[in-house]
Amino acid sequence: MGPEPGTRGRFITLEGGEGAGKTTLSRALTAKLAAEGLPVLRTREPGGAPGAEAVRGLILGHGPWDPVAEAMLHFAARREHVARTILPALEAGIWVVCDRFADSTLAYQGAGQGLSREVWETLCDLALGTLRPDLTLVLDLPPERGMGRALARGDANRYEMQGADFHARVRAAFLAIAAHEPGRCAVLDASRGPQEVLDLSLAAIRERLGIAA
Ligand code: Z5A
Repeated sequence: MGPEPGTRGRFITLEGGEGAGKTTLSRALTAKLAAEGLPVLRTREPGGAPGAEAVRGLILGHGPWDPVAEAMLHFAARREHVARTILPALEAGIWVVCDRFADSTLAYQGAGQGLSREVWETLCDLALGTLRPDLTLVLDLPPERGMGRALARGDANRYEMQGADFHARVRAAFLAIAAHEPGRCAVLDASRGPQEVLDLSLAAIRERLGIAA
């Protein structure tokens, strides 16, 4: 079943710390929405478009960066991602499920690395125009549990190598973002198993976006 002509897709972002289960949920959620007959695209940040994937390599493969430079790299990648992948999909009536988005920059470069909220807002205005997620699912998990899951994979990146205090600030920042914008954000208990987390996300989508998934 295709989208109604002229119906814009909905934009859902998944946020949270390392190992919270965003990738796992994005796969299951996309499959579930597709099974319900919705056209849906799964994407991720940093990345999601050819140029943005190249910038991902710069961000994760180099550094440490100055926090403003690092935020600008994330927003340069995001602008490419929005222009080439997200907006065309939404305009074609396709739902977009995105693993991380602008809230990650506020949490990691802001709370984690000291970038000011004003600079973040300026970069949002420049890179995103009026685009904001319709719904953000914040997967909340004590950082030590998330790190345990992520490190078990044995491929830690330089964010994962940061200390416990950094990860505690990042977690608190995501919860503060959700408290600041309760209409856009739903906090999910990511300590539950994968099926339960999927069920929680579907309940939030039903309640907030009014679809019968
Ligand atoms: N970053 C930034 O600083 N600023 C920005 O603006 C943006 C990003 C956009 C991208 O790394 C890094 O970029 C990220 C922030 C920074 N920092 N780090 N690290 P990435 O894309 O490589 O990593 P990630 O986004 O943090 O994802 P992750 O570490 O892969 O975690 P995840 O996607 O949330 O989790 P997962 O891969 O779904 O699951 C991890 C493991 O746990 C895996 O073995 C699963 O099978 C297991 N799992 C998943 N869900 C569950 C549940 N519910 N129960 C039990 N076990 C589970």
